[in-house]
Amino acid sequence: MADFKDKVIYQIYPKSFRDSDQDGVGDIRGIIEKLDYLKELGIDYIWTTPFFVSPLRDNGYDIADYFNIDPLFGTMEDLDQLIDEAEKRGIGLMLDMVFNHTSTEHEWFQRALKGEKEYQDYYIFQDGEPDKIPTNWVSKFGGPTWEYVPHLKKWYLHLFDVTQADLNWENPKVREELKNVLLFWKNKGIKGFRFDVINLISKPEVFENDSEGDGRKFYTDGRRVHEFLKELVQDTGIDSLITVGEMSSTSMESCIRYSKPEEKELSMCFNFHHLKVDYKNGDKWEIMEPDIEELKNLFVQWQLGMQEENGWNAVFWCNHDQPRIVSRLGDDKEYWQESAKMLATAIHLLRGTPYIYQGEEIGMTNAYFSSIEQYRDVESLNYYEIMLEQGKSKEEALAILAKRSRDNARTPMLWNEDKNAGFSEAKPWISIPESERQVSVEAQLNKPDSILEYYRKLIRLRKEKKAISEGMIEFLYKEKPDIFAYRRMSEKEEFIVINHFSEKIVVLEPDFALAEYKVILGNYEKHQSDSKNLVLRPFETIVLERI
Ligand code: TEU
Repeated sequence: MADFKDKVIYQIYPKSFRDSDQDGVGDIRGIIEKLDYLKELGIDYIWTTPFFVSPLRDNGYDIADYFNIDPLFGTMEDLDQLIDEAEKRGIGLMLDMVFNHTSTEHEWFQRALKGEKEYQDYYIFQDGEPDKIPTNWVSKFGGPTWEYVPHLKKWYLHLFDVTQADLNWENPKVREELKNVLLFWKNKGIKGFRFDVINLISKPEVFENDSEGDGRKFYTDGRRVHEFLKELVQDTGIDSLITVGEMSSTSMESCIRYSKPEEKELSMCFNFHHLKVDYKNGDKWEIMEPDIEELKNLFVQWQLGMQEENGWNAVFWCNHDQPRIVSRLGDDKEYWQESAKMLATAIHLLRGTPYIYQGEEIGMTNAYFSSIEQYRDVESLNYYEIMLEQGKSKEEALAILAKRSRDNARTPMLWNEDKNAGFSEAKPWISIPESERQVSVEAQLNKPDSILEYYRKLIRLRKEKKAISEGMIEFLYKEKPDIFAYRRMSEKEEFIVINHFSEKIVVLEPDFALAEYKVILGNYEKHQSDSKNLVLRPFETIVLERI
């Protein structure tokens, strides 16, 4: 198993990172241009979201050819060069493997459509009449999960978009094909893999209606998922690399099994429970204020539960599917810097491997788009229509998208204050939000109190302190509203991390001997406390080390 506890991973959404050939779309050479920046930041791995041949209906999560690069992003030579140049800088490249489904433009699906039985068995087809849908399940992107193909008189399953057909993992040939994909990239020098919705690959034997939900209970952490993963890992030897599984609506028990070293499945898991604390009744399209108590409870439960059973978490706030965290749990206006730094501290010093999503390290905010024409994401566009059908006004639907759309994360990286923020000379494929302040890499680089420099300090801390990378965790001030605090300990070191999630001022009576600790990191110039009490200002964070 690759060593991953002291590593930090940086996620790149190539389409929006840096455009080297000035066509308005980011590309692989654009990533190469920015490797020195990433090295300086101190990260160990880059995870790039898919750039394989694809109709890009879901921006590359709809793969039509697993072995080739989409010309929009560059060539195989570009990728080889990226691997080499990254390696020279001590950075490994992780690729995104979308193995739950392929694009319907994939050759396998096209041959299935032509009537080849062998390839129909690569997907989940059900015989039936057009007016009798196999189940009432709801797709993750809205609408039914089944699509009818009249000339075949069959339905096929798609948990995501209608152009993303689910693969049939029950078929050993499918599993062999996917192993070959992994071996191909591993032999090219890829150092790790992120597996897209990998906990959804095992479907039930019989397809039936879900009387109370959207069907997810039948395929989430499905009956053969561990067996399939073990086989995939064993037959490809990818346990020597770093691997992370994206787990949709999973349970802690399942994540323990996926990530426990003895199980030989994955290095770690992403789960999303902590990013649903502002979903009203669990519904992404219903807005509510974030429930910070619930957020704390979830962290406590997952951190302690995974620790007890030797599982390992990927810890993160942001990715290409999530709105920007500083706009979501922080205050992206008055306390922009403070809250961005506090949120960074809260997540980075947990037990787990931290992920930084491009732009998070400079405090990029939500896009605040105001018209539907500005949106590009298939999920956002689908749900806009669904919300209108449900009777919401355009204004209401747009207000929800402004908070929830995945496009909030997908606007171009802000490199400098030149035209198009230094992303491209050409008009970007998605617009650059009008910002109220100067957010950019150039404006923050080497500025001691910038958000960017703060991220560098956090990354360094993980590398220097065993208590952070490998130590135990326990929680403090559990009963204090808006305070999320924990202690990290190894044999020789001890740290206390206190994060304040509100714009009020809070006075805490320390339940530890304050005099025995020194502040080593914080987001205000000087920490205010008298000898007895800790005074926490709006969104304040402090990291104390035992002297
Ligand atoms: O995401 C899986 C996933 O479950 C999310 O898209 C989730 O449904 C959404 O954020 C909730 O609103 C992965 C990829 O990260 C995503 O970009 C892909 O669209 C999806 O799988 C399908 O491959």
